[in-house]
Amino acid sequence: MKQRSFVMLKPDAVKRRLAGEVLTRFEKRGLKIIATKMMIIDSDLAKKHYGEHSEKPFFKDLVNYIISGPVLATVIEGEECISLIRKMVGATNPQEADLGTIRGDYAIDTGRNIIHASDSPASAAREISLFFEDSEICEYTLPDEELIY
Ligand code: RTP
Ligand code: MG
Repeated sequence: MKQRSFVMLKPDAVKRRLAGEVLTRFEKRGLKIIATKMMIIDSDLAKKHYGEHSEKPFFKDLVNYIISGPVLATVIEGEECISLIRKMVGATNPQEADLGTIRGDYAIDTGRNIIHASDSPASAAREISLFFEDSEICEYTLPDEELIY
């Protein structure tokens, strides 16, 4: 089943100039970027996005981190892509993330783990609508789609 995931390169990824390299991984895998924008999130949006963690002890630090600089918000589309992207991203704590995953290759600390990806279809739908208008999402066919599928 074709799915859409909300993927966000966090401020540390942008500031460390890793954005292009990380997006390239998704492109090379055969996934399709259908929306992207750089933005500085305000704390209201950050709190909504991470609402499920509002009672956690790390919530304040998490919000401060995510609003500390520009993020690259994206929507990525592909067959069963939500779990696929989570696998590519790796464990929340980069110390536990396998080599070859994004966090396992580029990050060291849970509080600076460079990327967010939706964890379920319901989260993806919620997060995409939080960050993007329908008109900002592009539907198109890749010339090599029949080679990928
Ligand atoms: P994300 O939502 O950013 O994709 O990360 P995730 O699903 O792998 O992890 P999640 O449990 O949703 O946590 C969201 C973000 O909060 C920070 N965190 N800090 N200090 C801690 O114990 C702790 N736990 C989580 C991380 O930045 C994590 O990505
Ligand atoms: Mg999460």
